[in-house]
Amino acid sequence: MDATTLQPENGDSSFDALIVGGGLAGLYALHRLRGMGMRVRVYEAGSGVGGTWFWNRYPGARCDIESLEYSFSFSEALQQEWKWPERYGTQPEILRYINHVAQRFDLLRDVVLDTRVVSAQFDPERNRWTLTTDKGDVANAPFCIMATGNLSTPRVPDFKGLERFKGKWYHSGLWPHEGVDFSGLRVAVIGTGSSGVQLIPYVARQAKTLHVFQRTANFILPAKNMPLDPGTERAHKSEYPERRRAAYDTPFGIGGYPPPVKSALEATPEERQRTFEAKWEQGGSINFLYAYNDLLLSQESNETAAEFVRQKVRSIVRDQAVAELLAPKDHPIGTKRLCLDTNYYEVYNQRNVTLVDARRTPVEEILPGGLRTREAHYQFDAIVFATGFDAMTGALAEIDVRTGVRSPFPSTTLREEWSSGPRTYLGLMVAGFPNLFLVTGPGSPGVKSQMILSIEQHTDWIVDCLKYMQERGLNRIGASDQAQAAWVEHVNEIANATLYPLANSWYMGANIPGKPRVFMPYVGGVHRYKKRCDEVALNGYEGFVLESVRRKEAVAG
Ligand code: N01
Repeated sequence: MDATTLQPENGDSSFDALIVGGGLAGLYALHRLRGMGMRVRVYEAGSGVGGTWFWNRYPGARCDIESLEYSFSFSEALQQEWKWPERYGTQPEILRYINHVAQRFDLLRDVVLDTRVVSAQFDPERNRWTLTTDKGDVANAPFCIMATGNLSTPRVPDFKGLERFKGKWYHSGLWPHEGVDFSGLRVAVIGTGSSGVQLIPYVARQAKTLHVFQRTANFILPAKNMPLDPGTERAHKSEYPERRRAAYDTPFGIGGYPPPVKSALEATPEERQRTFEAKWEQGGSINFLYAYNDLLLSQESNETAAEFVRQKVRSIVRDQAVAELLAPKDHPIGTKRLCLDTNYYEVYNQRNVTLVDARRTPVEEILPGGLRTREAHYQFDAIVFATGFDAMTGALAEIDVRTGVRSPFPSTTLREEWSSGPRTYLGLMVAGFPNLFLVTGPGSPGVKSQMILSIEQHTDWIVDCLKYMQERGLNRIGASDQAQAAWVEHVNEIANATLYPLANSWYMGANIPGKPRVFMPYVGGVHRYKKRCDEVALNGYEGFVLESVRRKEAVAG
C-alpha cells in the first residue's frame, strides 16, 4: 500500500480493505489484514457471524470432516485450548467455536451484521472498490476480498404453486433459529444430498409420516461419529503443527490417512472386500476414497467400491425394491460429494417413512394441502427443501460486481465475464477485476478440500501478496488474461482426466437449470495447488500485473 491508501478519504467510509462475508473466511481475512495494520470493514448478511454454520441449523447438521482437522491452525493457543466433544462437530458446536474465535481475537467490532452487499464497483482512476449495501451504506477501499462462501445461496426449485401451500415450508440452509417441531405432522423432504441425508433421520423420529422425494440416489457412508477419546485428542494436539503441515501435502488437505499405493484392480476380490469393509467400519469419506489410488480415475476400479456400497444398502434396507432405489447407479462413487450418515439407510425400515422416486415421477406442482407428482397426490403439513445451493458462483452473482477497467478485458461485470462459467486465475482473482480477491473461489480446490485449511492458505497468500506490494510501493494487482486462460485450461484438463465430470453435480452447476455446465473446482489436489501458488509468489507473482497506479509503472509478474 502507498501511504495515501492508509488514510481515510471520506471519514469512516474509507478503509484499506473491505471484506464481504463474515464466515470463517471473512473472519480470518479480517484477523490477518488487521495484523498488517489495515483498517478493515466486514459486511455480513446474517445477524451473527459464522456463514454456513450460522444458516444451516437443520436438525442433524454436522461437519463431515473430523473436528481436530476442521478448525483453524493459525493460533497454537487456540487449537490447544478448544475442546471438541465429538469426532465430527455439530452445527451448534462449530458455531460456538466460530463465535469464540471472533471474541478471542476481538473481531466483531469491525463486522457490520444484518447487512447485505448489493454492488461492488471498481473505479480505476481512484484505484478503489466501492461497496453499497441493502441498508444504503457506501464504503470504499483499494482492496476488496470476497469471502462470500461456496454454498451460501440456498435454492428452492421453481415449483409451481409453492406460494399457495397452506402448511409450513423450510429450506435446510435457512432453518429457523427456534427450531421446528414435526411431531404428529405429515412431512415431505425433497432432496437427498448431504443436508437431506443428515436431517431425514431426525425428521423421521418426530413426524407422523415422512415421504422422501429422491431424484438421485447418493453414495452414503457411515460417519461412525463418537465422543472424542481424550487420549486421541491429546496425541493429536501434541503433534498439531506437524500434522497441519502434513495436511498441505495431501490431495484433500486432510492428514492422517496413509496415501493409497495401488489400484483397486491390483487387489483380489477378497482383498478388496476386506479393505472396503475395514474402511466402512472406520467411517469417513476421505478414508474410504483412500482405499485405492485410482477410485476417482478409473471407472472399473470405481465400480468395485460403488458395488460394495450398493451391497451394504441391500443388506441394511429390508424392502429390496426400496434398497434398489437407494442404491446409486448413475454416477461413479465420489464424483458427487459423498454423504456421511448416522442411521440414514436404516430409516427406510421405519413404518412411517416412504421413499418416492422423484426421477421417475417428478414433483409437478405444490398444492395448498400437499403436492402432486405425475402419478399421485400427497397431503402434507410441512415440506422441507433440502435442495441445495447455487454453488460456488451463486453468492457472487447476486452482487453487481463491476469494473471500470476496460481494455484489454471484454467484460465490465462479473456476471457477464462468467456467463459461460467462472474463469479465474488460481481461484484467487479474475482478469479485468483488479484488487478483488476471492477466497476458495472456483478454479481452486476449496470445496474439494478441508475448507478451513484452504481458507487459511488463500488468505495467507493474499496477505503475503499485499505485503510484497506494500514493500514495493505498489497498489494495484490484476490477473493477466493469458495466465487466467492457461489456468482455466489446466483446471479443465485435470478435471477431464478424472471421473468427476461424469456426474450431474453442483460442482458442474448441474443442479441449477440454465447454469453453464462447467466443472468448477480444481481437482489436482491441495498439495499441487499450494505448490503452484507458492511458485507464483516466489516468481514475483507470475501471471499477475502489479502496478503503482500513481506512477503507472507496470511491473510484470
Ligand atoms: O445439496 P445437494 P445439500 N426435485 O445439492 C435434490 C455441503 N454440506 O444441501 O442430485 C427433486 O447436494 C437433488 O437431486 P439431484 C456439501 O458439500 C455439507 O444436500 O440434483 N429433487 C439433491 O438430492 C454438500 O454437497 C454437509 O438429482 C431435487 C438435493 O436436492 C453441499 O453442502 C452437510 C430438485 C440437493 O443436494 C450441498 O448439500 C450439508 C427437484 N426439483 C451440506 N432439485 C456436511 O458437512 C434438487 N433436488 C456433512
